[in-house]
Amino acid sequence: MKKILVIHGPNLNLLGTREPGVYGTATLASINGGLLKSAAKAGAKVDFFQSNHEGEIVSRIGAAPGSYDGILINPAAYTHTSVAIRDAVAAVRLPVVEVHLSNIYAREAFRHQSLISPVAAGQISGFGTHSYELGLAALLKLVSAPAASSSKTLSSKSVKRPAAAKRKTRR
Ligand code: CA2
Repeated sequence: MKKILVIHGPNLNLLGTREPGVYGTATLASINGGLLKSAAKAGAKVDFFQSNHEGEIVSRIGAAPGSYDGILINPAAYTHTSVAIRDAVAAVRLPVVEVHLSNIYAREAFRHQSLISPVAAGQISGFGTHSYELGLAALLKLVSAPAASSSKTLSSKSVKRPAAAKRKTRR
């Protein structure tokens, strides 16, 4: 049975109590409940961790190998600031999928950059609580793929470009 660690970053414990216009009315408990059900349907197990402290998140990521097959993370505000979480994600030998409730690219300029996405397997942003469900499905697909095709991420190097695009850049 595949095991996934879900990490929620700072202030996500406040979901459903404030700023419903931006983050919706769902609580963290209801998001976790939905993920538990989806994971069970897929024959997987999920554990949850929420912290407002950067170091605690770094430590949880580092301790995950051996106990988990992948990590689903909403780093919240640390998305845009934390070199420490980025380094932990880059170092951990597990696939990590980054999720956001809001579309961070449609918000203030300081939210447009994610320090995490370049070292994550992928990012899902802007679908409200559904971002978590999509992220879990993507992560379960990644961790269940046969070894040969389960690369941590598809980098720009491994994505095949159409022949026409290749010709253009050669000139
Ligand atoms: O859209 C997301 O999921 C974010 O990761 C949420 C973060 C924000 O800093 C990111 O730019 C995007 C904020 C999480 C705090 O959530 C609150 C919920 C209710 C009340 C106050 C904050």
